[in-house]
Amino acid sequence: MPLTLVKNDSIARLELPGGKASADVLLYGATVISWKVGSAEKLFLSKKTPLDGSAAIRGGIPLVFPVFGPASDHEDNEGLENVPRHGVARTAQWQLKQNKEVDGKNAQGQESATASFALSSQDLPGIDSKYQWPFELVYDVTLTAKNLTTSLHITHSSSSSASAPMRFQCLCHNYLAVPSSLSCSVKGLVGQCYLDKTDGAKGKMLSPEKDPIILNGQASDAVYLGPAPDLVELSYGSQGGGLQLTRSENCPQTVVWNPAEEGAAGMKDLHEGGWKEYICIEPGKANGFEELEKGQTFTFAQTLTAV
Ligand code: TA6
Repeated sequence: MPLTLVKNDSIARLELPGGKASADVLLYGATVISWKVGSAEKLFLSKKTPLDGSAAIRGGIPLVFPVFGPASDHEDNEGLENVPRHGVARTAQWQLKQNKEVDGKNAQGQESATASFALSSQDLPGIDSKYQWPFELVYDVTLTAKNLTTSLHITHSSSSSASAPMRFQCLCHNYLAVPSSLSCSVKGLVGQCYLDKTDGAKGKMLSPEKDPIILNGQASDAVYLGPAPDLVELSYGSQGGGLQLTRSENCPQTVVWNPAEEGAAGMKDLHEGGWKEYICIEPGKANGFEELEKGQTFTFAQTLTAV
């Protein structure tokens, strides 16, 4: 079977035959906490993050919905003022829906395994005081030999005729494992305007001289505004290899984040030196809000490919 439940049913594990690839998804937050191609781990997970559902996961792929960052970062946050930082999805207990690909092959005949997870606002006590719109989320995580695809389906599920469009943001907060965050490089965002959150959210542009992005030990907290790039490439540096990121066009922003040594010092759930082991490259809708009519579904997908 490509899908099993492990660790007291708290983790859904997807595996391809012969140890070609695997992924572990914690039902808490539907957080992908491991993605391996062969035996090589592609995601970072802090050794100090609790996995017991007491706090958002520091690593893997936390799902951000319905607000990116603190709501106070967004001037146009009407209806979202009381939503906690990075939203409610990453700290909710999701349900495992089904293993869709029981025969282990996708439409292209590739070996593949998919697990689907669901979260309903009805299952979140007290959500009404934070977020007024009822929603249903379905999250599909699909593994093939070299790819991990995540698809988030967001449905505005109100049955009230008076219901206003649902306002939200969404993002995959990918913590990508790297040999060194100082020397890895990120390509694909040149020419884009970005908000530099390390410099008072000033608007800047990524000039050709600064491309590819190499952090060299400097903090980065940048919201690249779009349009959605066809491809973002992460290169590991001298040892070769890396990852490619593609996504659906409806999620045009890309956040590039690493706290560097100074920022990491204040993060209790990050192990010593952990900041050197990852770079976050986060596609999503993170600037301005999507507005979804009741009964409608918005789907946001990304694919990470090991190269
Ligand atoms: O996506 C970047 C960011 O918003 C940063 O500003 C940084 O603080 C990070 O997310 C982590 O947020 P968290 O709430 O998980 O500590």
